[in-house]
Amino acid sequence: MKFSFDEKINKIAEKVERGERLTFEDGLDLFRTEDLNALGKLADFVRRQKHGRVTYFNVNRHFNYTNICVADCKFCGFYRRSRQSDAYTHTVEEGIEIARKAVSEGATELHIVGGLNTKLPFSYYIELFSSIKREFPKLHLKALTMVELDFMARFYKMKDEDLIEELKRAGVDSCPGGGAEIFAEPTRSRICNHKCSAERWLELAGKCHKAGLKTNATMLYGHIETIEDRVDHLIRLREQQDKTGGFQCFIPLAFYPPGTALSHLSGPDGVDSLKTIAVSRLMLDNFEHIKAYWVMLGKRLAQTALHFGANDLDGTITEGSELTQSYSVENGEVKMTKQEIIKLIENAGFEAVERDTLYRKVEKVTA
Ligand code: V47
Repeated sequence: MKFSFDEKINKIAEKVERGERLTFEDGLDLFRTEDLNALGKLADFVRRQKHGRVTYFNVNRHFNYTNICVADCKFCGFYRRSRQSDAYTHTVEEGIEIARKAVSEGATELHIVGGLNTKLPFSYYIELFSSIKREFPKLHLKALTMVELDFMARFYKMKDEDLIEELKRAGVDSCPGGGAEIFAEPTRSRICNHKCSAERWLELAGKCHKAGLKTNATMLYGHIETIEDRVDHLIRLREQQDKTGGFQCFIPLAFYPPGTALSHLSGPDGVDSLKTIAVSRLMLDNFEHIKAYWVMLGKRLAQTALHFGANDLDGTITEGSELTQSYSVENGEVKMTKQEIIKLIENAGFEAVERDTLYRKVEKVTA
């Protein structure tokens, strides 16, 4: 029996078996195929070569310090203008209390991101990170996207390198992958005209890597982008990874339209999401980890994605994150217990491993 009824997939499968790098055209052919099973099998082959049956998760919590934002992104249902009644900025003390709760629930990571808020002084960030770090030195602070770093460098008139050093000194341990959206123009300008460019996002990621900070990378899909835009995005990340090597993990983010300026769109369907996970695994040959982010995929599809190249389900993300709530497909639910995640992974036929942010195994895994 042939591997696939799609001859183009058979050719790509031979390349994958030989360990050859896939081209832009290959990426398009992978997205265009109707043989979802063959695509999944190919991505699963690569995933098992890298990780066997191991599937990672972590115990974490998200903290969004402010929802006030000047960026005005069309896909975002989280941000508010400062005059709106539900605009907020958390105090440093509130940040410490959220961190305390996270630690008491066994979290090893606090994921800290927020809006581009022109009312905040630079000292707010330094106090926030250093106070949390002083109180909870073992809690990993995965904080600030490249878009926030770009905003801070411009707004506080700092050199990128100095900014990164000061943040590191205050307690930032690594950076999340948000803000990448879609790199290709004109799509990027259409959905997030006031965000930094693709080149700037990649430049800052490279500078973080050089300063010893690991970062993640994301891609927002299922809105107005084309498959050419998606493949271009993956190849640009692959090229940056070749240069600076500090990306830990890639996370395709499924667009959730309700509450956004693009609410007339329907978002990606299940097949599209599985294809996107699988193509990411195959194109990003220099990324170790592909995360199926259950909050946006839904628990069931995220579980299925483990058979399409994903080897990480992200975290337990207990309540308290307004951003996460704004795009959760699980009826605004953003909580999964450790037992529930372990069960999802095991029922899919994989071995659940609790990791810290740097993908080190956390000992004492108990369901
Ligand atoms: O940059 C915003 C996306 C990102 C919507 O690094 C939306 O481990 C779907 O980057 N529908 C922030 N997506 C979240 C993020 C992330 C999440 C989990 C783990 C990690 C990590 C990073 O969320 C934004 C944007 O791309 N987003 N609004 C929406 N309506």
